[in-house]
Amino acid sequence: MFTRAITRRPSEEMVNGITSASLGKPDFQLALKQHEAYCQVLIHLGLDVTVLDSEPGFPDCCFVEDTAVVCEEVAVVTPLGASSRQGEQESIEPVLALFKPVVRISSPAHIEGGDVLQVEDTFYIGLSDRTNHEGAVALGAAVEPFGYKWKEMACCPSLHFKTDVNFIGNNTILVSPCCEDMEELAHFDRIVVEDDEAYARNCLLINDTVIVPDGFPQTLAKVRGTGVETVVLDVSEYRKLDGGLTCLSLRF
Ligand code: CIR
Repeated sequence: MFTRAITRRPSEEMVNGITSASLGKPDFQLALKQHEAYCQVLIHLGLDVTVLDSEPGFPDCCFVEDTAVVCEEVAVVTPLGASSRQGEQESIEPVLALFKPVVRISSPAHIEGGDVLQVEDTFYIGLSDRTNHEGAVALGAAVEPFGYKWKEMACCPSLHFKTDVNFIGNNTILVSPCCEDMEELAHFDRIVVEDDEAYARNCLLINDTVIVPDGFPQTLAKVRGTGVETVVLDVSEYRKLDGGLTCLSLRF
């Protein structure tokens, strides 16, 4: 069960965030409203939410998920893979230290939290342009003492592993067609989300509820078809920066 989350408001600098999307610049005022709505949903779902101020000089700082990997026993603070984001983790560490013992990973290891999917006692760590083998090994070493297993996963040509694969409870994952047949995922019930709704592969499970991005009716129907509770949230301005629902918080 998650009881807490950390989020970080965007700043006007978000218009300079990294993106591969062709959806235009985010509208900062709308992004702020969407961020507030996101935090309210987490609160409504029972989480105690710490909302940090944005950090000058870091246009992508609202994507706080990428700065750490947090489990019940420990918070692993990670050097990010994107050069313009290196340093974002420095101000997250003391906040995490209020709640968890912190392990700090150092370069040349790089990890972004968007590449790490924890399902029960296993961490699936995607190797991407942002997360390297050294990072996966360092994260594995940090969590193994607590009985966790970890697996290195190939990434499809996507930003992060969780761009393609997300757990929605009841042994079920949302997957892209290119990850559907991964051996390491064969024990899950797999719901394939086709490319026309690719963004909706990044749904967010908070305890017994799945948050689904607004505007993806096929995926919403498939998620609802599993019997799980759903909440629909509009995060259009974050999509313009390749950011999905999971990216906007650290949960633990
Ligand atoms: C980036 O490219 O780093 C940001 N514009 C988006 C980060 C999204 N984070 C995530 O999926 N965990």
